[in-house]
Amino acid sequence: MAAAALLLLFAVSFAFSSENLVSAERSFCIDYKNNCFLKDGKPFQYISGSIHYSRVPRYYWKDRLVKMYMAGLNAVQVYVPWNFHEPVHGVYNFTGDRDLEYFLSLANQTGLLVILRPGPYICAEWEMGGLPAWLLQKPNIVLRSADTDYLEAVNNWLAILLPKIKPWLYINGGNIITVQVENEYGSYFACDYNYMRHLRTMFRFFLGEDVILFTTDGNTDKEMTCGTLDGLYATVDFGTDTNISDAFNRQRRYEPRGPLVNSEFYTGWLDHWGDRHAVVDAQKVSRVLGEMLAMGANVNMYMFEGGTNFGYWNGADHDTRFRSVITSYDYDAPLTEAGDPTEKLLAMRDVIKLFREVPSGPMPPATPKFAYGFVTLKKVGNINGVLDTISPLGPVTSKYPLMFEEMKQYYGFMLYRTTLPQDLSEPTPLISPLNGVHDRAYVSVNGVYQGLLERDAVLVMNVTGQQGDILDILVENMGRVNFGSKINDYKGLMSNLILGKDALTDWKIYPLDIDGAISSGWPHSNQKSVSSKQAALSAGPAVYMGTLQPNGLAWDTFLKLKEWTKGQVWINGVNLGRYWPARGPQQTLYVPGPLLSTSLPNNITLLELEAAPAHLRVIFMDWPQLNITAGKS
Ligand code: 6GJ
Repeated sequence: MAAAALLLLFAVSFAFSSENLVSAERSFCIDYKNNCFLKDGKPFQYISGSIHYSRVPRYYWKDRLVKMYMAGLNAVQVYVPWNFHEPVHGVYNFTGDRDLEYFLSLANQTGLLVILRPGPYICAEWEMGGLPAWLLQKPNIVLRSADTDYLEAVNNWLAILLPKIKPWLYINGGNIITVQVENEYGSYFACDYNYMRHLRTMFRFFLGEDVILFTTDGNTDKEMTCGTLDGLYATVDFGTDTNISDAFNRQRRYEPRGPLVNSEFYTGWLDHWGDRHAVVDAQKVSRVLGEMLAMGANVNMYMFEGGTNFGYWNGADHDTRFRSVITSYDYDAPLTEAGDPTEKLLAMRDVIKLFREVPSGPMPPATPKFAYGFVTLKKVGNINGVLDTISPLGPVTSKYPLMFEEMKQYYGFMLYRTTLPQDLSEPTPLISPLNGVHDRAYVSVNGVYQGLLERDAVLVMNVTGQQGDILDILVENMGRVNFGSKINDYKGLMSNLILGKDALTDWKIYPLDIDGAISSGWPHSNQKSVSSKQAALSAGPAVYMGTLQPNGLAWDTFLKLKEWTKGQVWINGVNLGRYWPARGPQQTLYVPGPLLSTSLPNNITLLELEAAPAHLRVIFMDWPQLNITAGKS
């Protein structure tokens, strides 16, 4: 009798153990009979929107998530950029703006489920598609393949990331309902099934057998062929110009049963520097959304909140030529870069209302914006005049140029210095014969700016000077390619520069830590006096500073740099990103209000790479300007 009682007691206690209780109440799976998801045993259609926590400051995460919830979404789709969390090999950061678990908890508190896309590659117009640039230190590494160097790094990363994810799975009490493996792998040349099998094994090992793992691919047979794998539920992505039936019929060829899923329904599109600002008609987006929902399809709107490529995090495309993505990731999305609801959001909410009950109550309003007005800057000095501050360790010497990756600096700028080997009384061509400038090079002789070279665009420029003059070449990484076969996007001077007929040699290569210097208070707190020559206005790479006086408000604002050319801007030590009003379409930079002080002077620092306007003024406006492109009406 006692044994039977003990057995019964064990059976009862096991059935109600916490884990089993959770799994008994919570489940998320695929109903292949009725072609839908089941959440806790009931049919479930997700209506999701993409938001990237890496593109929204932490203090605004809740604001954006609440607006997405009030718009009628029941889920959000989230990328995890590997390089955002491990910018330096073996050094991990999940704090502050990188606090993924806090973001997941906010989504959970807001009543939003999560479709997580941890890559390890994510595309996303993000630097190198989320892959860390230190991978490129392994010569000839084949990214996104079963390359042993690449897989070793992937295994180490997934062993850090996936255990953080597991508790957040819906079946474990969290809000993550599905997890994507890789990203549109079918569009990549490698088509390496061993790589995808390895990822499937790793994801199953760390996340268990029950979570739904899926893939997403573009709507072509080739992409679906190389991007799908048994055991990973195949989904497609497409925008408003695709025939819905064609797209879902293609998904059916890989998933004859199960839910229809459009993992990226493009609500807008991205901008490169020099493009016209991309927009997608709100009525068209809403109509197509309604057609998909009426079919019972699960839809994720890419993007719902685009946000900003702060710092150097923008990616690039390289089809016929290198094209860098702009700082704003507004994406003409239903929520603007500043998180403001748009007519497009309201139109989409009206459609969603036809398919599910949307939360009652008003849509939260746009955050307040303030036009703080003009600030006049002053010159701190030319780049060559502040080297001791921004390159405190000094140069590395090398007979031939070294790339960023060889210097173990991955982002921003690097200064390459040599001397003129002979007198150049006549303008003499400085040539990048192998198109080896990645991506822009600003050329000065004895501190006097002479012009620039640009990848795929300007491969020769003229230089004058005398033998022994200092030739400075400031090279800018404009963001690594994030899509296609050119993601092995090394930066710096990839090959020798030819001056006249001679290859330039005997370089001093200065790694530049401008962000580090500014984070330490420079130039506002410890500006060293500069010579009048240095302070004199001149073209070429130079640092400028100014102060926005506090006015008791810390509201969002937009920084316009009218008649400035191209550069980088920091406010109170925060790198807001690149500006390039000379090219456009972006004319203003989003300044999140909470980074401003209401009581202390707000420090503005600019690195202008080409030419500052004589007035040295910038202006803070209360509205964005993202659609003015030079030479294009
Ligand atoms: C998606 O594929 C990607 O998965 N997509 C784009 N791809 C570029 C295709 C060029 C022919 S543009 C916008 C989105 C995101 O990059 C997404 O990460």
